[in-house]
Amino acid sequence: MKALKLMAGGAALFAAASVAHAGTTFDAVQKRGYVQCGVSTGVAGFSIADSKGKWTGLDVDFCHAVAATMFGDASKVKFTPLSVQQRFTALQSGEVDLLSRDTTQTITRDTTLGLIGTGVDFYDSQGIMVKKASGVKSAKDLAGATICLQPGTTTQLNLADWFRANKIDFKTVVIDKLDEALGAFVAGRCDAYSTDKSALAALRTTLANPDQYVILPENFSKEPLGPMVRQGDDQWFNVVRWTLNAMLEAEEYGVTSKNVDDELKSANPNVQRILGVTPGIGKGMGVDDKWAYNIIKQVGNYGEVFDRDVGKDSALKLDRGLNAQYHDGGIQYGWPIR
Ligand SMILES: N[C@@H](CCC(=O)N[C@@H](CS)C(=O)NCC(=O)O)C(=O)O
Repeated sequence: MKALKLMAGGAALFAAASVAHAGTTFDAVQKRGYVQCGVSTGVAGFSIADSKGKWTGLDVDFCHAVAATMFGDASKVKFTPLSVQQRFTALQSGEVDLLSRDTTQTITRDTTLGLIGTGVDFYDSQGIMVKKASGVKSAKDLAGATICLQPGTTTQLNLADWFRANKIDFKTVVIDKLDEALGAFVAGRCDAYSTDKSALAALRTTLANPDQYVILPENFSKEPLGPMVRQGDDQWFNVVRWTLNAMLEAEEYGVTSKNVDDELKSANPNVQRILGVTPGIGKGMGVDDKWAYNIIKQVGNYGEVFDRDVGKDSALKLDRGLNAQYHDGGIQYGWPIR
């Protein structure tokens, strides 16, 4: 009898411990009253702070969207700028609740860091930028070249694979800080600079004479970029994963920050579920049924955010490309909010 009691007590303790662990980040965020979001230190269009410390960009807007899901208030977020080297340690240590900063989802990252990707908010590929004056037209012209890049990136690994496969010799100069790495390329310490193509486009706009630089045509890799959280924290994982899906589904069904109030009267059952007109959709995540309504109203759907930050209404003017909706020639595809 005593043994049984002890066992039952033990089981209860274990259950309590795992429940507490499962809800750790969600509960901590709720108690704290804001989301602490890890972003990159400054990539125009993705995450960049102005002179007043106001952050903008696609990765930043995603953090705002998570805050809207949690609190019904997109402003309840603070940003921690993290270099590529710092990002995983900052998430592992609990310094941030999520990473929203051009991080490629790979099996090694998902299975060895205690972290996990929650979806893809930007399908990218790696590229190489050179000076126009070099006359280089293709990466195949880069025999013996020196390429600047940041450490701890997929960039470094992909370059090694590609150049080895093409039997071309090259050297790398690996520099931790973005401005120093890019500065080394501009100053001529390297013949080329490599990172994700979206970031190359963004970085080029910040250089003194952007049209003196060209991004080579080759795509060196698949870079599915997306938010990451810690493993074993499923309620929080769901908040982050479904925030992105709501933004994608809202675009698919034509619900925007402008028409969202009219859409509350929509006869489309998908829209009724997304907007919480059909009750119960937020319950399982522990948030208000109006969570997605709040994202769309305050931040916008995926397409609005894309256009504003990196697309046609931004300085970068990136094409939707792979990031168009699946019915529009892309591969972005919101999972069903049902
Ligand atoms: N997507 C790749 C590359 C990421 C990367 O190199 N990002 C650079 C692009 S500019 C960055 O965020 N630099 C800014 C920083 O270090 O804060 C990865 O996840 O390893």
